[in-house]
Amino acid sequence: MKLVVVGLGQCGGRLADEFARLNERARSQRGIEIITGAFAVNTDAADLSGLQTISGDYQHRILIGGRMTGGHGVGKINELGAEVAKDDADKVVDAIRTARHFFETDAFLLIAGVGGGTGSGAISIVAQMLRERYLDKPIYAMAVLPFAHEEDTEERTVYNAATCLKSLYPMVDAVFLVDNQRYVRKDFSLKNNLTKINSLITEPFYNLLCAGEEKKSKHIGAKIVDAGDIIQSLAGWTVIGHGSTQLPAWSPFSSSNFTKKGSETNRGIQAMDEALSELSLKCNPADSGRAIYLVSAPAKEMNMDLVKGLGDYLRTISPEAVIRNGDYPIGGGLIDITLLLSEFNAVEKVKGYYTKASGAIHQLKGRREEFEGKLKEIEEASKDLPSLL
Ligand SMILES: Nc1nc2c(ncn2[C@@H]2O[C@H](COP(=O)(O)OP(=O)(O)OP(=O)(O)O)[C@@H](O)[C@H]2O)c(=O)[nH]1
Ligand SMILES: [Mg+2]
Repeated sequence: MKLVVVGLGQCGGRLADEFARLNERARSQRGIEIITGAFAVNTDAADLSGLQTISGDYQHRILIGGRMTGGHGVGKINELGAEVAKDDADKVVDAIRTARHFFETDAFLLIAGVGGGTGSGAISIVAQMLRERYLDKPIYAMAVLPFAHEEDTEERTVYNAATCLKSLYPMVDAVFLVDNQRYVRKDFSLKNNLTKINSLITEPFYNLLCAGEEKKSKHIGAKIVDAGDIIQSLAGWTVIGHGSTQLPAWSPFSSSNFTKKGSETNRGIQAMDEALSELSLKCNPADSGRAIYLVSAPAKEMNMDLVKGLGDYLRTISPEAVIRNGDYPIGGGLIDITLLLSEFNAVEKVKGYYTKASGAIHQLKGRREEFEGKLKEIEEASKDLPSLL
């Protein structure tokens, strides 16, 4: 599957840069392309110049709102991010159209940190513009949710997240929810290492995007997962997970074919369990309506029992979901599973943002009324005095 990736704001830009690196890897390791264009959009000129892989020209690193913000960002005010994007979205859409292999693109992926200002405000505006221009291409979003400490210390973070997600959801075909906090828990030393977190976030997409683009027959699975399968598997709130298990080194005393098949299925299930426990957002798989998994493993380790066994296993965990699958004969030493769960009908985290942000609005309104009431009292007390005007 080939994507045009557009990162908005600092978080979005850096993740789009990471996708551009995935494409370089696909090109050098596998001789294929998975990204037809990578773009970063920001109100902050310094953030744009800090990127590494996205082309350095103004058509790929797009500065918006220059006049209004002086190239210094919108300081977490996502209404301002949206305002600036409305004025400059044309610039973004025009740049995307000029991508070298644009006609080969299967879908758009827009990325932003929802707790900030620029990306959070701009993402739904750009989605809306793309939707109006390109009726035939699906538009996906990756919404990066803030770290817990940001939610706790800054009221604006939750408000930005809530208003961004509410505006974004109806504008796109699916929203990948990625919770920054999940990646911290895996290894505390990563806390300040956003680069590492970004590579963990994008890694699960590598095999998934590559599988359907392979040209060499030895890497083409019995059941290919191509753009069509992925598009059919994506709708609404979505999460992605990734897990792998090491295969034992070959030995002349390896067990019989029958036990080998059994232990491969067990290893596959172990990888699937890892994918399930490392989903990009903590959620209940039973609430999903669609799922797709890709099994990547060396051709000699791949067999239908493995792929089918994993399907039976996933069925017990997501009983309501329409489940698709595929195999990708590649690499050595690992059984690797990419799992997408989509069309969630309940997402606690998102509901929590909506409830908290609505509560905050009422609180703010209450504070305002109290403030105005007090002002009125002062005015009242002065009513018998003459005015000098
Ligand atoms: N995973 C990840 N999250 C990031 C990164 N950079 C920022 N964030 C998160 O994104 C949110 C803030 O969004 P930013 O992208 O910094 O903000 P912005 O869109 O540039 O908006 P302004 O700077 O307010 O104009 C916070 O929750 C950050 O923790 C990154 O490189 N990777
Ligand atoms: Mg910024």
